[in-house]
Amino acid sequence: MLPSPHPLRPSTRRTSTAWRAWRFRVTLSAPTFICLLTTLAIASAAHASSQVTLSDLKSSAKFDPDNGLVEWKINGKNYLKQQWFWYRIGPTGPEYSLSTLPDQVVTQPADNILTLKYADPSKGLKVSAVFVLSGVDSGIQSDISETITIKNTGTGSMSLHFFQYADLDLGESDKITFPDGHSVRQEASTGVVACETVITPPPRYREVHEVSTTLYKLNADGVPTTLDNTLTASGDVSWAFQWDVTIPAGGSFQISKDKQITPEPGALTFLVLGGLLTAMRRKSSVRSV
Ligand SMILES: [Ca+2]
Repeated sequence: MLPSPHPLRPSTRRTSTAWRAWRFRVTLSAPTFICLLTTLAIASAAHASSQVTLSDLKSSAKFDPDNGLVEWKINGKNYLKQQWFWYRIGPTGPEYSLSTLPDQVVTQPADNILTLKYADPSKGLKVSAVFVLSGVDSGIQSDISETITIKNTGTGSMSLHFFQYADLDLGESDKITFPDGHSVRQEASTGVVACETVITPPPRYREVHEVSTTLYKLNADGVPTTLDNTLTASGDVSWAFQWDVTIPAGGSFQISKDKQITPEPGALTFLVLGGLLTAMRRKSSVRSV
């Protein structure tokens, strides 16, 4: 009995053109398809490009994959120009923005939550971060908590220098101080205060300067930077933290911190007293009617 012909193979009576087309389809079907899938997978993990807006009650925050957090609004007023991270591996070379890492996945699991997964496998560096925005339904009050996990996916230990830069604008002229090794405080004559507390671990270095100074060190000076521990400044100022850590192969390092914008305590007391006085006036006017 003769074997049955291949179900997909063109009959030998068909033209040679049909035969070549069949062979082309078979050649494409396996490795090329896998290659296409790989290309699509790489594309989906590649550089994130669109902005994400978080919201909770009267607060919102905007994240830009190239510049980090670029807006923090309460009741429609923006208090933040930029907050983002830079890194350097080893003692030499410049710092790099986290945005330069080639693999980026940005997700928003809830209206007020942002998660980032950035990585450069060639450097053995993988960074994940979770931002949670918490607002209130009235008044100037908002909170952003951040947990950043940095993993060494390489085969040797990693000497990592990690930087956070923050430029908030609370008023025309702001004053920044570092009350202790864990926290920074920014205030303005507008009666608004911004505080960040590093829950763990404390940064090794910090500094405050006019806005362009620290950003130039991190973005453009081309040399390794160590923050200079300048602890107070006023005007159009920004601040930064620096963590220095050695991460073993396969190990990780986690930073947990919380940032708040609130009325300064004096202003809060004034507002409460003002509210009480108004209530007392209303009560006495009701009695006198
Ligand atoms: Ca530098």
